Amino acid sequence: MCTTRCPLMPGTIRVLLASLVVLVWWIGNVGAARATDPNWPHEPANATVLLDWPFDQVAGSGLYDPYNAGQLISDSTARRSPANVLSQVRTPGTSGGGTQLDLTINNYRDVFVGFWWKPNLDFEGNYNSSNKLLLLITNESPSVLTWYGPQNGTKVLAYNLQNSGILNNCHLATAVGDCPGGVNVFGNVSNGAVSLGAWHQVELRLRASTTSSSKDGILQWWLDGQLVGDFQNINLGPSPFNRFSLNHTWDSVNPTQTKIWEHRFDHLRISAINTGIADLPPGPPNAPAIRNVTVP
Ligand SMILES: [Ca+2]
Repeated sequence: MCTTRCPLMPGTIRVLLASLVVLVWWIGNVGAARATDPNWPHEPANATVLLDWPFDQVAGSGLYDPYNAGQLISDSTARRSPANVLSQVRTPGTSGGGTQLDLTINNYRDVFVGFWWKPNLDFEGNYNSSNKLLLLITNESPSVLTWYGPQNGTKVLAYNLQNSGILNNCHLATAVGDCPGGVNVFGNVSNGAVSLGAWHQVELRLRASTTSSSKDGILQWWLDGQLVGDFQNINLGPSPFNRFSLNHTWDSVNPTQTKIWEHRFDHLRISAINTGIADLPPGPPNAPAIRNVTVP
Protein backbone atom coordinates (compact mmCIF):
# COMPACT_ATOMS: atom_id res chain seq x y z
CA MET A 1 0.00 0.00 0.00
CA CYS A 2 1.37 3.42 -0.98
CA THR A 3 1.60 5.92 1.95
CA THR A 4 3.97 8.75 0.82
CA ARG A 5 4.67 10.52 -2.51
CA CYS A 6 2.17 8.24 -4.21
CA PRO A 7 1.80 8.66 -8.03
CA LEU A 8 -1.66 9.73 -9.19
CA MET A 9 -3.67 6.85 -10.56
CA PRO A 10 -5.05 7.30 -14.14
CA GLY A 11 -8.62 7.39 -12.79
CA THR A 12 -7.72 10.14 -10.35
CA ILE A 13 -6.15 12.22 -13.14
CA ARG A 14 -9.32 11.84 -15.22
CA VAL A 15 -11.45 13.03 -12.29
CA LEU A 16 -9.18 16.04 -11.73
CA LEU A 17 -9.27 16.98 -15.42
CA ALA A 18 -13.06 16.67 -15.53
CA SER A 19 -13.33 18.87 -12.42
CA LEU A 20 -11.07 21.45 -14.06
CA VAL A 21 -13.25 21.50 -17.20
CA VAL A 22 -16.39 22.00 -15.07
CA LEU A 23 -14.69 24.80 -13.09
CA VAL A 24 -13.62 26.63 -16.26
CA TRP A 25 -17.17 26.32 -17.69
CA TRP A 26 -18.67 27.65 -14.44
CA ILE A 27 -16.36 30.66 -14.35
CA GLY A 28 -17.16 31.44 -17.99
CA ASN A 29 -20.91 31.06 -17.71
CA VAL A 30 -22.34 31.27 -14.20
CA GLY A 31 -19.91 34.01 -13.22
CA ALA A 32 -20.85 36.25 -16.18
CA ALA A 33 -23.18 39.23 -15.68
CA ARG A 34 -25.70 37.65 -18.06
CA ALA A 35 -25.95 35.53 -21.17
CA THR A 36 -25.80 37.21 -24.56
CA ASP A 37 -29.24 37.80 -26.09
CA PRO A 38 -29.15 36.98 -29.83
CA ASN A 39 -32.07 39.37 -30.36
CA TRP A 40 -29.67 42.29 -29.72
CA PRO A 41 -26.50 41.26 -31.55
CA HIS A 42 -24.53 44.42 -30.73
CA GLU A 43 -25.30 44.66 -27.03
CA PRO A 44 -22.03 44.36 -25.05
CA ALA A 45 -21.75 40.85 -23.61
CA ASN A 46 -20.94 42.07 -20.11
CA ALA A 47 -23.79 44.58 -19.89
CA THR A 48 -26.43 44.49 -17.18
CA VAL A 49 -30.00 44.63 -18.49
CA LEU A 50 -31.84 47.65 -17.07
CA LEU A 51 -35.02 47.32 -19.15
CA ASP A 52 -36.46 44.77 -21.59
CA TRP A 53 -39.84 46.18 -22.47
CA PRO A 54 -42.36 44.70 -24.98
CA PHE A 55 -44.86 47.57 -24.63
CA ASP A 56 -47.60 45.30 -23.33
CA GLN A 57 -47.97 48.23 -20.94
CA VAL A 58 -46.92 51.82 -21.64
CA ALA A 59 -44.70 52.04 -18.55
CA GLY A 60 -43.33 49.92 -15.72
CA SER A 61 -40.10 48.30 -14.45
CA GLY A 62 -38.62 51.75 -13.93
CA LEU A 63 -39.81 53.18 -17.27
CA TYR A 64 -42.19 56.02 -16.40
CA ASP A 65 -44.67 58.16 -18.31
CA PRO A 66 -44.59 61.59 -16.61
CA TYR A 67 -47.45 62.99 -18.70
CA ASN A 68 -49.53 59.79 -18.59
CA ALA A 69 -50.16 60.12 -22.32
CA GLY A 70 -48.83 56.87 -23.79
CA GLN A 71 -50.98 54.92 -26.24
CA LEU A 72 -50.71 51.24 -27.12
CA ILE A 73 -52.15 49.66 -30.24
CA SER A 74 -52.08 46.21 -31.80
CA ASP A 75 -49.84 45.58 -34.82
CA SER A 76 -49.44 41.97 -35.88
CA THR A 77 -46.50 42.87 -38.13
CA ALA A 78 -44.35 43.83 -35.14
CA ARG A 79 -41.04 42.01 -35.27
CA ARG A 80 -39.80 41.45 -31.72
CA SER A 81 -42.80 41.20 -29.40
CA PRO A 82 -46.08 41.33 -31.34
CA ALA A 83 -48.71 42.51 -31.24
CA ASN A 84 -48.67 45.38 -28.69
CA VAL A 85 -46.72 48.46 -29.73
CA LEU A 86 -46.37 52.05 -28.50
CA SER A 87 -48.01 54.50 -30.94
CA GLN A 88 -46.60 58.05 -30.95
CA VAL A 89 -48.90 60.24 -33.07
CA ARG A 90 -48.56 63.89 -34.04
CA THR A 91 -51.55 65.54 -35.72
CA PRO A 92 -51.25 68.64 -37.97
CA GLY A 93 -52.04 71.93 -36.27
CA THR A 94 -51.51 70.68 -32.73
CA SER A 95 -48.74 71.19 -30.22
CA GLY A 96 -47.69 68.02 -28.50
CA GLY A 97 -48.43 64.44 -29.44
CA GLY A 98 -47.16 61.08 -28.31
CA THR A 99 -45.69 60.90 -24.86
CA GLN A 100 -42.36 61.05 -23.07
CA LEU A 101 -41.01 57.88 -21.43
CA ASP A 102 -38.07 58.13 -19.03
CA LEU A 103 -35.74 55.70 -17.30
CA THR A 104 -33.26 56.70 -14.58
CA ILE A 105 -29.82 55.23 -15.26
CA ASN A 106 -27.62 56.65 -12.51
CA ASN A 107 -23.97 55.68 -12.18
CA TYR A 108 -23.49 54.07 -15.58
CA ARG A 109 -21.07 55.57 -18.08
CA ASP A 110 -21.51 52.99 -20.86
CA VAL A 111 -25.05 52.45 -22.13
CA PHE A 112 -26.68 50.34 -24.86
CA VAL A 113 -30.16 51.07 -26.27
CA GLY A 114 -31.97 48.80 -28.71
CA PHE A 115 -35.45 49.16 -30.15
CA TRP A 116 -37.77 48.11 -32.97
CA TRP A 117 -39.33 51.11 -34.69
CA LYS A 118 -41.61 51.90 -37.66
CA PRO A 119 -42.28 55.43 -38.97
CA ASN A 120 -45.47 55.72 -41.02
CA LEU A 121 -45.64 56.32 -44.79
CA ASP A 122 -47.00 59.87 -44.30
CA PHE A 123 -44.15 61.02 -42.06
CA GLU A 124 -43.08 64.25 -43.76
CA GLY A 125 -40.50 65.28 -41.18
CA ASN A 126 -39.64 68.44 -39.33
CA TYR A 127 -38.84 71.60 -41.29
CA ASN A 128 -35.48 71.88 -39.50
CA SER A 129 -34.60 68.38 -40.78
CA SER A 130 -34.17 66.88 -37.30
CA ASN A 131 -36.68 64.35 -35.95
CA LYS A 132 -35.63 63.37 -32.45
CA LEU A 133 -36.11 59.76 -31.40
CA LEU A 134 -34.56 59.60 -27.93
CA LEU A 135 -32.11 61.30 -25.57
CA LEU A 136 -29.30 59.94 -23.39
CA ILE A 137 -28.57 62.61 -20.81
CA THR A 138 -25.45 63.36 -18.77
CA ASN A 139 -24.45 66.48 -16.85
CA GLU A 140 -22.39 67.60 -19.86
CA SER A 141 -24.57 66.51 -22.78
CA PRO A 142 -28.27 65.80 -23.36
CA SER A 143 -27.34 63.91 -26.54
CA VAL A 144 -29.93 62.84 -29.09
CA LEU A 145 -30.47 60.03 -31.55
CA THR A 146 -32.07 61.84 -34.45
CA TRP A 147 -33.67 60.87 -37.75
CA TYR A 148 -32.28 63.58 -40.02
CA GLY A 149 -33.14 64.77 -43.51
CA PRO A 150 -35.36 67.06 -45.60
CA GLN A 151 -39.12 67.09 -45.41
CA ASN A 152 -40.57 64.46 -47.75
CA GLY A 153 -37.02 63.35 -48.52
CA THR A 154 -34.71 60.53 -47.44
CA LYS A 155 -33.76 60.72 -43.79
CA VAL A 156 -30.85 58.99 -42.09
CA LEU A 157 -30.06 57.98 -38.52
CA ALA A 158 -27.57 60.45 -37.07
CA TYR A 159 -26.40 61.41 -33.59
CA ASN A 160 -26.49 64.88 -32.09
CA LEU A 161 -23.82 65.51 -29.43
CA GLN A 162 -25.51 68.66 -28.15
CA ASN A 163 -23.96 70.55 -25.28
CA SER A 164 -23.65 74.11 -23.98
CA GLY A 165 -20.29 74.76 -25.62
CA ILE A 166 -18.15 72.80 -23.16
CA LEU A 167 -17.41 69.92 -25.57
CA ASN A 168 -15.64 69.98 -28.92
CA ASN A 169 -16.24 67.12 -31.36
CA CYS A 170 -15.19 68.80 -34.59
CA HIS A 171 -12.36 66.28 -34.99
CA LEU A 172 -14.97 63.65 -35.95
CA ALA A 173 -14.86 63.21 -39.72
CA THR A 174 -18.61 63.48 -40.31
CA ALA A 175 -19.44 66.09 -37.65
CA VAL A 176 -21.40 69.19 -38.66
CA GLY A 177 -22.02 71.98 -36.17
CA ASP A 178 -20.33 74.23 -33.65
CA CYS A 179 -16.68 74.11 -32.54
CA PRO A 180 -17.00 73.84 -29.58
CA GLY A 181 -20.66 73.05 -29.13
CA GLY A 182 -23.27 70.70 -30.49
CA VAL A 183 -22.67 68.73 -33.68
CA ASN A 184 -24.65 66.28 -35.75
CA VAL A 185 -22.56 63.18 -36.41
CA PHE A 186 -23.46 61.21 -39.51
CA GLY A 187 -22.60 57.62 -40.41
CA ASN A 188 -18.99 56.91 -41.36
CA VAL A 189 -19.58 53.24 -42.25
CA SER A 190 -22.98 53.32 -43.98
CA ASN A 191 -25.54 56.06 -44.54
CA GLY A 192 -28.29 54.81 -42.22
CA ALA A 193 -31.14 55.68 -44.59
CA VAL A 194 -34.53 54.66 -43.15
CA SER A 195 -37.44 53.42 -45.28
CA LEU A 196 -40.96 54.49 -44.31
CA GLY A 197 -43.72 52.08 -43.38
CA ALA A 198 -41.32 49.27 -42.41
CA TRP A 199 -40.01 47.93 -39.13
CA HIS A 200 -36.38 48.65 -38.33
CA GLN A 201 -34.09 47.46 -35.58
CA VAL A 202 -31.91 50.22 -34.15
CA GLU A 203 -29.03 49.63 -31.76
CA LEU A 204 -26.95 52.35 -30.10
CA ARG A 205 -23.96 52.36 -27.78
CA LEU A 206 -22.67 55.46 -26.06
CA ARG A 207 -19.78 55.62 -23.60
CA ALA A 208 -18.61 58.66 -21.65
CA SER A 209 -15.08 59.95 -22.19
CA THR A 210 -12.47 60.10 -19.43
CA THR A 211 -12.47 63.90 -19.48
CA SER A 212 -14.27 66.55 -21.54
CA SER A 213 -11.34 66.68 -23.98
CA SER A 214 -9.76 63.19 -23.83
CA LYS A 215 -11.29 61.97 -27.13
CA ASP A 216 -11.84 58.42 -25.86
CA GLY A 217 -15.62 58.09 -25.58
CA ILE A 218 -17.52 55.66 -27.81
CA LEU A 219 -20.44 56.31 -30.17
CA GLN A 220 -21.72 53.46 -32.33
CA TRP A 221 -25.08 52.85 -33.94
CA TRP A 222 -26.57 50.17 -36.17
CA LEU A 223 -29.62 50.03 -38.45
CA ASP A 224 -31.09 46.59 -39.18
CA GLY A 225 -27.88 44.96 -38.03
CA GLN A 226 -25.60 47.09 -40.20
CA LEU A 227 -23.09 49.40 -38.60
CA VAL A 228 -23.82 53.03 -39.51
CA GLY A 229 -21.46 55.06 -37.30
CA ASP A 230 -18.38 53.90 -35.44
CA PHE A 231 -16.52 56.52 -33.40
CA GLN A 232 -14.22 55.61 -30.53
CA ASN A 233 -12.75 59.07 -30.03
CA ILE A 234 -15.64 61.29 -28.98
CA ASN A 235 -15.77 63.88 -26.22
CA LEU A 236 -18.90 63.27 -24.17
CA GLY A 237 -17.58 64.33 -20.78
CA PRO A 238 -16.81 62.22 -17.71
CA SER A 239 -20.21 62.18 -15.98
CA PRO A 240 -22.36 59.07 -15.83
CA PHE A 241 -25.69 59.03 -17.63
CA ASN A 242 -28.55 60.08 -15.44
CA ARG A 243 -31.56 59.56 -17.70
CA PHE A 244 -32.84 57.91 -20.86
CA SER A 245 -35.78 59.68 -22.48
CA LEU A 246 -37.93 58.49 -25.38
CA ASN A 247 -38.91 61.97 -26.43
CA HIS A 248 -39.57 63.56 -29.82
CA THR A 249 -39.90 67.07 -28.30
CA TRP A 250 -43.18 67.65 -30.14
CA ASP A 251 -43.92 70.65 -27.94
CA SER A 252 -45.02 73.34 -30.41
CA VAL A 253 -47.20 73.70 -33.51
CA ASN A 254 -45.41 72.76 -36.72
CA PRO A 255 -46.90 74.96 -39.48
CA THR A 256 -45.45 72.82 -42.25
CA GLN A 257 -47.06 69.56 -41.17
CA THR A 258 -49.99 68.49 -43.41
CA LYS A 259 -50.38 64.78 -42.58
CA ILE A 260 -50.54 62.61 -39.47
CA TRP A 261 -47.09 61.43 -38.38
CA GLU A 262 -46.60 58.28 -36.35
CA HIS A 263 -43.70 56.45 -34.74
CA ARG A 264 -44.44 52.88 -33.61
CA PHE A 265 -42.17 51.19 -31.08
CA ASP A 266 -42.53 47.44 -30.63
CA HIS A 267 -39.82 46.78 -28.07
CA LEU A 268 -37.25 48.70 -26.05
CA ARG A 269 -34.12 47.33 -24.39
CA ILE A 270 -31.64 49.27 -22.30
CA SER A 271 -28.52 47.85 -20.70
CA ALA A 272 -25.35 49.28 -19.24
CA ILE A 273 -21.83 48.48 -18.13
CA ASN A 274 -20.80 49.68 -14.71
CA THR A 275 -17.47 51.31 -15.41
CA GLY A 276 -17.47 53.16 -12.10
CA ILE A 277 -16.63 56.80 -11.79
CA ALA A 278 -14.31 58.51 -14.25
CA ASP A 279 -10.58 58.10 -13.66
CA LEU A 280 -9.62 61.68 -12.87
CA PRO A 281 -6.86 62.45 -13.44
CA PRO A 282 -6.24 59.56 -15.90
CA GLY A 283 -3.78 56.85 -14.90
CA PRO A 284 -2.53 55.49 -11.58
CA PRO A 285 -2.12 57.79 -8.58
CA ASN A 286 1.27 59.21 -7.76
CA ALA A 287 3.42 57.34 -5.24
CA PRO A 288 2.83 58.67 -1.71
CA ALA A 289 5.49 61.06 -0.41
CA ILE A 290 7.15 59.93 2.84
CA ARG A 291 7.80 62.84 5.15
CA ASN A 292 9.47 62.98 8.53
CA VAL A 293 7.24 63.58 11.48
CA THR A 294 8.54 65.55 14.41
CA VAL A 295 7.05 64.61 17.74
CA PRO A 296 7.13 67.49 20.23
CA1 LIG B 1 -44.34 44.65 -28.52
